[in-house]
Amino acid sequence: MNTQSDGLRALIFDVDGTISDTERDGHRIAFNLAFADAGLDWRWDEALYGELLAVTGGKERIRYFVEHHCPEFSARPDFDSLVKSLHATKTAHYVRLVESGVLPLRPGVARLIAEARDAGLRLAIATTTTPENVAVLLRASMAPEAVSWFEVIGAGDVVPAKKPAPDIYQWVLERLKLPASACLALEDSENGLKASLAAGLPTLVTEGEYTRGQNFAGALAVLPDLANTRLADLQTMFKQNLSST
Ligand code: XBP
Ligand code: MG
Repeated sequence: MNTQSDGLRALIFDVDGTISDTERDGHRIAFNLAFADAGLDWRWDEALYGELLAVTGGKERIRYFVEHHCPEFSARPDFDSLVKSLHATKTAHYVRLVESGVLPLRPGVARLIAEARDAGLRLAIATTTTPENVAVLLRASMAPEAVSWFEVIGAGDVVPAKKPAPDIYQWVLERLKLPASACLALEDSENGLKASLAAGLPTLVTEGEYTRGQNFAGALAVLPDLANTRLADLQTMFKQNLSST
């Protein structure tokens, strides 16, 4: 199938919340295990974690938590290195959790990626999370070789300003050597949508457990998931958007 004629050349996926519901049973658990390992009595329950998700990036989230819940801690001279080390331990726990297979793909993701690959569309990732986390999730939930399906993987600290800043999407677009108008982003959160829209990308939102009801103004569509969405539907949305702009 020739996909070039309709202008859509690449799909750029967010990871957390979009490819898989990783936050509640993945990242949150890993943060709590890292806190326990360090002898800290911090525990992020599901509700608190929902609030903390307003801050993207794990290191940034820990800092925000400390500043708002135990500010005396941030005065410690070793605070920066503590955050770094807590986050490294958290990443190790997250990798182990994902390897154990607890985080499946969200509905429709596997089929959409298979259809996109068959159609010769280029695939990329733009995420706030740490690169190791992306690789382990793709391997565990898709296929051992799934990392190679994604031509560009923009993750973590490759850009200093995380979502909602557009930087990670711009980083990916530069490496794809494609204009934003030839790509479609898939996101699950308001912060992610702000980032993709600010980079000029038409964006489809699949709401997640923590993001339902957020402000998704500007999205091409907002769906509960991709269970009933085929590549042809994305191509139709994309074309309609092109003709209306
Ligand atoms: C994902 C995140 C990440 C993860 C934690 O946001 O906010 O920070 O929760 O990952 P998005 P790290 O889906 O918008 O990219 O701890 O590896 O930073
Ligand atoms: Mg997300």
